[in-house]
Amino acid sequence: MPKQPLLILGPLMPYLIEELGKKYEIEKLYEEKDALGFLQANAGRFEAAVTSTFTGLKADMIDLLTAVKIVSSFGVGTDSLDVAYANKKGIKIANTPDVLNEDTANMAITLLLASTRDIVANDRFVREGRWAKGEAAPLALGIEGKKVGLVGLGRIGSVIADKLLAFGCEVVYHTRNKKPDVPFRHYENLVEMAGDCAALIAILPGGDATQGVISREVLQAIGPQGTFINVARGTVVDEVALVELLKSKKLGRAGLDVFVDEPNAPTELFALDNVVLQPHMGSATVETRKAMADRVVSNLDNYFAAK
Ligand code: A2R
Repeated sequence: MPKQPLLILGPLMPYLIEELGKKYEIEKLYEEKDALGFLQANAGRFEAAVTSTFTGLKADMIDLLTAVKIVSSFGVGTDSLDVAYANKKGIKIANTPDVLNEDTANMAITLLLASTRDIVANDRFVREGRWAKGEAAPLALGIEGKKVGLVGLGRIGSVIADKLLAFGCEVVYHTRNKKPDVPFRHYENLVEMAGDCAALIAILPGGDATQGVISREVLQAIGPQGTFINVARGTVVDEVALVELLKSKKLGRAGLDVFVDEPNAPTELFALDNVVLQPHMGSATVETRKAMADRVVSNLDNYFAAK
């Protein structure tokens, strides 16, 4: 049987390209010199396409994919994909939730510990020879017994909560809907929760609906002794306020894996010792990225098997 044609919209990890190539006749749109011309001539051949949270799927692209019925996306976030418009045009969107819960949660915990224990600043302190010269590094902060607030308690947030319990933290959370089946206190008011917590962890979806949910007021409420961790999306926080408050130490510490204008993190943060920066690595382990890739393939397989 001939392989189904499959249009790949943007770069993917080599393993995924290889796996897709075993089952599908793949066409890499991003390698076409004239992508628009290619689509105008060939779009009718493709019932399926693959994208990622990095490449996204905007309305103008959806309009060009005239025969596509399924887009399988690499990543859990759908904020860079116009899902509503795709669905309106009869296109199903598949993503890769769950398989990245553990590693993204581990990134949240890593950033929390790295920030509160000043791991990166102290690494510099040793390398710069300041320890050897007799200087003393300032005392860091512990997390045991501290209240940690989760903004979002879905698939990933719930795993973070379990891990925080193992560190002896008290977990509280803010979501739009109180969960009936969790033992943690729910806060309707995010500013109030931020004021009560030693640390706040953002783990909610990005997109218009959550733009700036972590506002200046929320960040101020976390305060000079507090820590803010973001493993969600850069857009969920007022990034201008975040930079200002970290610089003035009105917000104590931050651990940030995500930014508004990736791959650009605000350069003012580079000189600060009270922030730990990561290049959007939440799910970026060998094991999890392979599992996500396998999910992209199985989502397509299930579609063609009509599941
Ligand atoms: O608000 P609810 O009850 O729908 O709870 C969801 C919460 N959430 C919000 N919390 C506060 N304010 C909002 N405006 C708001 N919108 C949504 O975020 C739910 O507890 C959580 C999302 O959970 P899941 O859909 O299971 O997402 P998952 O897999 O945990 O991933 C979250 C995000 C991804 O979309 C990527 O952007 C990132 O983590 O990797």
